[in-house]
Amino acid sequence: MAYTRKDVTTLTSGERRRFVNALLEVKRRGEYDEFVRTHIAYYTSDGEAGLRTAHMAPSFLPWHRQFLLDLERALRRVDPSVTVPYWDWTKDRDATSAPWTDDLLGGTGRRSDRRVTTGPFAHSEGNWPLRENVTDEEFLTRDLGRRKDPLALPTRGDLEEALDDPVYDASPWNSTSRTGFRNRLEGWGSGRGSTSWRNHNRVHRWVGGVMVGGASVNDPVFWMVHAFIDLQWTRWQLRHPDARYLPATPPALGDAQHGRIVARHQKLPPWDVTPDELEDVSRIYRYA
Ligand code: CU1
Ligand code: CU1
Repeated sequence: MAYTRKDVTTLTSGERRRFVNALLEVKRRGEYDEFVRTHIAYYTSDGEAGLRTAHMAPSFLPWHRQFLLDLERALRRVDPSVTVPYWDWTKDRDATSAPWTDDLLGGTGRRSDRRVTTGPFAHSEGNWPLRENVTDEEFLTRDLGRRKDPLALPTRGDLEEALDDPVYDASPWNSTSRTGFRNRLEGWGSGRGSTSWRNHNRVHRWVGGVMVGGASVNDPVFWMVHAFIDLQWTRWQLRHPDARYLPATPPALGDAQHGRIVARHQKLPPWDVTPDELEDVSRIYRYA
């Protein structure tokens, strides 16, 4: 039986407690930091040589889908009733309501150093030391909405623009792809600074702190953000029933993207799975 991923605002107090406790236990077991390490290791951008799998590439969606499945399995080994909830930022746009409450993720960071001081992941609670980071900070940081230079969360309209694109992805298959559902959703826009951050990228920036950069997995909101992103892939498939993951075949020898991206039937490192095999997960989970 497929299990259900729910909107985080609909979780009961018991469901919230079990989700938080499972995360803390996965962290205590040392498994959580493996996820942070993997995400840092696969944070390859356009400017670097080699295969890009997690970001700035067509496999942005299947890579994070498999990554979420792995985390969810770790959580369900602790408590089989737990699934990863999603945060719908087009509807829940308030920095003090779910998921930013004391019974879920805690709130924004303090002014001086952005350190999160409320909720179960606050450094003072002792359960969430950052061991894998791209800075020396050992505490969770956030700056919801960016106090100094305010930024708005993306809107329903921004999401619709991505969902309306009937093509999965387009050449040159990177952060400069101007069309295609994948980059419209991943959110590398044209221009500089805040106007260029769309959808997924803009949400990372809005949360701030560790969510900006390769160590973003250190903030448990990462999973809720990516569950909502993952849900958009399912919605896009329903809207465009004949559309598939692209490219269907690898770029030819001599193409600048040859060996740099994963085609539909190629293995998606670090897993032994292809984008093709991840397009339909309805037997594993569904969204409520
Ligand atoms: Cu990522
Ligand atoms: Cu992300």
